[in-house]
Amino acid sequence: FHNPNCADGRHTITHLFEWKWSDIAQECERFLGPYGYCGVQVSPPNENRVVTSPNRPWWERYQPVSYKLVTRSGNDQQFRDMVDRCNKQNIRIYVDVVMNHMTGSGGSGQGTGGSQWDGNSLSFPGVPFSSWDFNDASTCSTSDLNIHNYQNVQEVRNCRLVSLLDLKLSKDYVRTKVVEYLNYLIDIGVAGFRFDAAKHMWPADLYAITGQLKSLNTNYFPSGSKPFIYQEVIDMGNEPIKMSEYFGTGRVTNFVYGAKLSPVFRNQDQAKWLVNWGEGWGMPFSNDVIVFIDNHDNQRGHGAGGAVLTFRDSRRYKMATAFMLAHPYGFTRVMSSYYWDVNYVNGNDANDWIGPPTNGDMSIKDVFINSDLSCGNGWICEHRWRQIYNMVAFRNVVFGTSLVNWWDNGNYQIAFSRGNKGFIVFNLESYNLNTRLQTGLPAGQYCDVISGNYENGSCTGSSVTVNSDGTANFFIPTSAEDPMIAIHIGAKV
Ligand code: AAO
Repeated sequence: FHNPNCADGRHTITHLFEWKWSDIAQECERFLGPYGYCGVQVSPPNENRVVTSPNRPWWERYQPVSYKLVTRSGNDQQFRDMVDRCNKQNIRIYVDVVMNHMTGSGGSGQGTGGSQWDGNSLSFPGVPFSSWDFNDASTCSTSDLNIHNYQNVQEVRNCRLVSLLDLKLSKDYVRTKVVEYLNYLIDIGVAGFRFDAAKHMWPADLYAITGQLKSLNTNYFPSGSKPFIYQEVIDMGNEPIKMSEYFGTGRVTNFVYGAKLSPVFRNQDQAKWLVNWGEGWGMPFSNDVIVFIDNHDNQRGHGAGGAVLTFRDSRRYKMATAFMLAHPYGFTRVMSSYYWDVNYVNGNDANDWIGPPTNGDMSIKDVFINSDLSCGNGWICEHRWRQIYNMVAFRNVVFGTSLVNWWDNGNYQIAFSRGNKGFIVFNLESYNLNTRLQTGLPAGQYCDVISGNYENGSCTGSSVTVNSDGTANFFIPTSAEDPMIAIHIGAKV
C-alpha cells in the first residue's frame, strides 16, 4: 500500500479540492499529463449531506449519506469518465475516503443523491446502515458520546469526532459495506485512497479492511498492483496515537512537515538547519509519508499544523513548495485551492466554511483557464503556477539521486544539488546573494526554471553558466520576484 502507482517518471500529486469531475478530466488532458504530474487527490465522491446552514460549506462532503457516487462534483458516469480519461493521460486518481463516520448527529433529510438519512435514529438506508452499526455507550464512555480528550486512545477511536456518527468498524457488516465501496472504486480504475480521520479508526480495523481490497484494474495497472493508501493521522508529537501505528496499512500524512517548514520560509527559523531536513528532524522514514505545505483543513484554520504557509503568502509559499519538490524526502502533494474572503473575528476566520465558487443554483462553477495558464472564476490553481509546475518537473528529472553539495551562509541562504542532475539556491536574507557555488552539474548553459520556462531549447527567463569544474556564479537580489534559482539537466540551453 506504500507505492503510489504513478506512471513512470511522475512523482507528485495535486489535490484539486472541490473540483468537478468534468473539469478534472479536462485538466488531466490539457495540463497535468503534459506537465508531469502523477495524479490527483479528488474530494469525496460519495453522496453527502446537503448542509444549508451555513449554505453549502465545503465540509458537508465529510458527512457521508451513502456510497453512491453523486455529489456536487458529479455523478457516477462523470466520475468513471474522469478516471478513464485521466488514466489515459497517465494521471492517477486518489479518492478521499470518509469511512470513520456518517453525518453529524441530529437532523434528517436527503443527501446529494436523493437518499434519505436520519441522524436521530441513525438510519442511512442508502447503504444501508442502522443504529446497530455505530459505536454507542457500550464502546464510548463520554457522556455525550463525543471526543473531548485526545490523550484517551479509546475515546479518540470509539467516540464521535465533532459529533459525527461513528461507524463501528469492528463489525463485519460495516467492514463489508466499506470494502464494497472501496472495491467499487478500484474496479473503476482509481490508483489509491486517502483515509480521512484515520486517527479515529483502530489500526486493526484498517488492517482487516485493507486485507480485503482487490488489486487495481488491469486496464490501467500491472496485474497484482495494490492501491496506494495514505492515512490522515495528525501526530504533532503530543498525543498517544502515533503515525507509526499505521505504517502496516500504508503511508501517513506528515503534518509536522508543513508546520516546521513554514516558519523557516517565514524567516522564523534559520534555513541553515534544513541541512538534515527529513528523518534528521525526527520525522518518519521517507517512504512512510506523504508531504505537503498546507492542506484543505489547515489553510483555513481547521485540523492542525498551526500557521502554515498558503497561497495568500505567495512569495514565501512558492519558495517552501520549491524546497519540498527539490528535496528527496517523502511523496509530495501540491495543494490546489479556491479563493474565499477571510474574516478574522477574535483570531478565527468566520468564513472558514465557505464552499467552492458556485453558480446561482449552488452548483460548482467551471474552472476557467486564462491565456497565461492561470485559473479564473475563483480557482487559485497553485499547481499551475510556473515556479511550482517547473519544480514538479525538476523532481521528475532528479528522482532517485541524493542530496549533495549542501551549502549555506550560516543563516538564511542555502543551496543543494540532487546528484549531478539538478541544483537549487534560495536567498531568504535581506541582502543580495552573489556567490560562486559547486552545482555538481556537467558544464553548460542552464535555464533557471523559476524565472522562466524552458521552451523549444531556449529560456524565457534567466540562465546560468556551469563551468567545467561544476561551479557557477549565482546572483539573487533580495528584491527578486522569487529569490531562488533552480537548474536541471532537463532544461539545458
Ligand atoms: C462540521 C462542523 C462541526 C459539526 C460537524 C457535525 O464544523 O461543528 O459538529 O460538522 O455536524 C471537516 C471539518 C469539520 C466538519 C466536518 C464534517 O473540518 O469542521 O464538522 O468536516 O462536516 C481532527 C481530526 C482530523 C480532522 C480534523 C478537522 O483528527 O481527522 O479534526 N480532519 C479530517 C478532514 C476534515 C473533516 C474530517 C476529518 C471529518 O480533513 O476536513 O472535517 O471527516 C488536534 C488533534 C487533531 C484534530 C485537531 C482538530 O490537533 O491532534 O487530530 O484533528 O485537534 O480537532 C495543535 C496540536 C494538534 C491539535 C491542534 C488543534 O496544532 O499540535 O495536535 O493544535 O487543537
